[in-house]
Amino acid sequence: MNDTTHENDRPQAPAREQAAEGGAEERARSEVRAFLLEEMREEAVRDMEYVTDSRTFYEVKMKYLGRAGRVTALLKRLKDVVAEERPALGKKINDLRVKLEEGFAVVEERIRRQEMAHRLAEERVDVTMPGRRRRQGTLHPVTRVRDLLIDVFVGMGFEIFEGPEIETDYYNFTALNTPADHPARDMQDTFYLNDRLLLRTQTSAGQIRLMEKKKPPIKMLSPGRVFRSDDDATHSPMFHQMEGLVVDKGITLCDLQGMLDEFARVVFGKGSKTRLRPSYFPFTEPSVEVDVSCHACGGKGCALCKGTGWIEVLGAGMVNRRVLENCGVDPDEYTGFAFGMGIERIAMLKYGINNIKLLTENDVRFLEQFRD
Ligand code: 2NM
Repeated sequence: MNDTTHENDRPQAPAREQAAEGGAEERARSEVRAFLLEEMREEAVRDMEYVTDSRTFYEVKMKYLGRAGRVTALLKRLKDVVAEERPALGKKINDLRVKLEEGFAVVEERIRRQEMAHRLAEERVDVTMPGRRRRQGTLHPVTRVRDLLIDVFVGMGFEIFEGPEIETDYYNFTALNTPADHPARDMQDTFYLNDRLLLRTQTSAGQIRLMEKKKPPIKMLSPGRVFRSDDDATHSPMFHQMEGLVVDKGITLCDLQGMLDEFARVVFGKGSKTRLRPSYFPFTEPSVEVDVSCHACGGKGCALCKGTGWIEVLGAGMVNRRVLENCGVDPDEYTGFAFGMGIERIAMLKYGINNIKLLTENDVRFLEQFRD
């Protein structure tokens, strides 16, 4: 682009000496001036045609009409022109200024439309496009089953009590009538922290703590993590347990079975039945293993129940009188039942999960299948 100062821009220098030659000279000079003004106008029009954006528009406009612009420069030099020529020349320069202003107004409107059209194209938003979906998480199957079990038992009047995960061998074993030479106490099954402290192998350790403090009637549910040195497709070194304990006057095994029937129907479906088989636990006498009729085949026998029609879901029994004594509860006055189940096991049976590791891998493709 041309410089703002230009050789041709200058009104012809006032040369009074030369004016002596009279009218002819003056006329020639004014023709030159008219010619130069017209040339500047044409140049400005050409410049305008090349304006493509508001920044160059501003630069070009300033080149002619700015404070230091060429037209402004002409007006400033007017005072140097001979007095009689000034009005006519002043009018010509002013006409040029007005013409250029009109021209620039047109260019400005063109640029404005151009830039608006450009922005509209650039910033176009398709409002009919579907939004980006946020992936919604799901509750873990262990959480779901735990919550379901809590609902069932709280609905029957159980209170929730959670004990510590680090226990003493007294609460985890001794108080529960598990003698020092019992295999469950073996280093191979229990994670010992030192001679006295260990990671609890069952939540009943906490139930003992509560039974020591609270007088019957007791109706408590203890959900929580337990730890055993065990590791295969159906056993994990950490799993979740849910143990229940009811102690009051006149509690019998019938109360246990009635309550378990309700539990089985809620967890495995309305048609579910339960059966008790004799078993052994140091902390209960008698002890039972509880089976639920197979929800996959309805009891006819299938792969899940290995053709028996029944699935073992939990262990239970009448609280051993030695355990009640250990907690300061008189076994001649009070009786109680207790039960314990693995939440992972219930979840695996309910949802048909064949490997316990799936519950800790947190593979989204697995977890996503547990939507409401
Ligand atoms: C089981 C099986 C049988 C049990 C016993 C107690 C307590 F604290 F009363 F002694 N709580 N839970 C119990 C009884 C747990 O789990 C398979």
